[in-house]
Amino acid sequence: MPVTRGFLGRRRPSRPDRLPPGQYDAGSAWPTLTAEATPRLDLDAWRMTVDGAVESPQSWTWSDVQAMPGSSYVGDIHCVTTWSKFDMTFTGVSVDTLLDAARPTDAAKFVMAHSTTGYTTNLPLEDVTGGKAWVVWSVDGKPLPTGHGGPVRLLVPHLYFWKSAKWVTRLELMERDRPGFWEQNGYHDRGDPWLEQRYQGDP
Ligand SMILES: Nc1nc2c(c(=O)[nH]1)N[C@H]1C(S)=C(S)[C@@H](COP(=O)(O)O)O[C@H]1N2
Ligand SMILES: [Mo]
Repeated sequence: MPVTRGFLGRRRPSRPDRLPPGQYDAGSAWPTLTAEATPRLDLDAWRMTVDGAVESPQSWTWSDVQAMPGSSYVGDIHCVTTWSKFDMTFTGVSVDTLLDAARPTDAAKFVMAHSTTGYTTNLPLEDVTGGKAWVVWSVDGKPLPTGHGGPVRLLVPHLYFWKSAKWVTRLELMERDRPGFWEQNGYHDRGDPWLEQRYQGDP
C-alpha cells in the first residue's frame, strides 16, 4: 500500500515534547485574543498596585517598575483555543519582586489579576511565586504591542494564556478563590495545559 508522506507528516508536531495535549504549533503567527476593546494607557498615569491580603499594599509608577531588577522568560506559551508558540522572550519583572515588597499575609492563597478594562483572572498564589510569573513590557526585544497587552501584561506561561491578563495594573491577594472573567464563563480555575484543565470540571 502506498504511503502518502504528506498525510503522515502534516499534523505531526515539530516538537512533540513541548506541545501539551490537544495543542498545535502556531509557528510564527501570534494570534490576538481580546474580549474587550483595546485600551490606550497613559504611562504618566499608569500604576501597578498590589493589595488585598498583604501586610504592605504597594502602588508603583512606570519608572518605579522600570527601576526594579529585570527578569526574562524564554520559552513557550499555550492558548486554550489550541495554539501554542515556542521560544518567546518576554522581559519585565518577576511577580516575586512585587510580592516581596507587598508581603502577602499567611492567609493569602489566591491572586486576582485585574486589567484596566475590567478583565480579571484568578490564580493560585503558588502559581505566581517561585519564578513562575512575570509582569512584562517587552517581547523579543521590542516593546510589548498594545494589542498584546502593552504597555504591561501579566505572564504566567506554565498555565493557559488566558491567565496572562493583558493591561494588568492590579494584583489582588485573596484568602479565598473567586472566579475571574473566563472562569465565571466556565473556564478552569487553574488552567494547566499539561493536565488539559480547560473547563470547570476538568481534572
Ligand atoms: N485584558 C485581557 N487579557 C487577556 C485576554 C483578554 O481578552 N483581555 N485574553 C486572554 C486570552 S484568552 C489569551 S489566549 C491571551 C491572548 O494574548 P495575545 O492576544 O497577546 O495573544 O490573553 C489573555 N489575556
Ligand atoms: Mo485564550
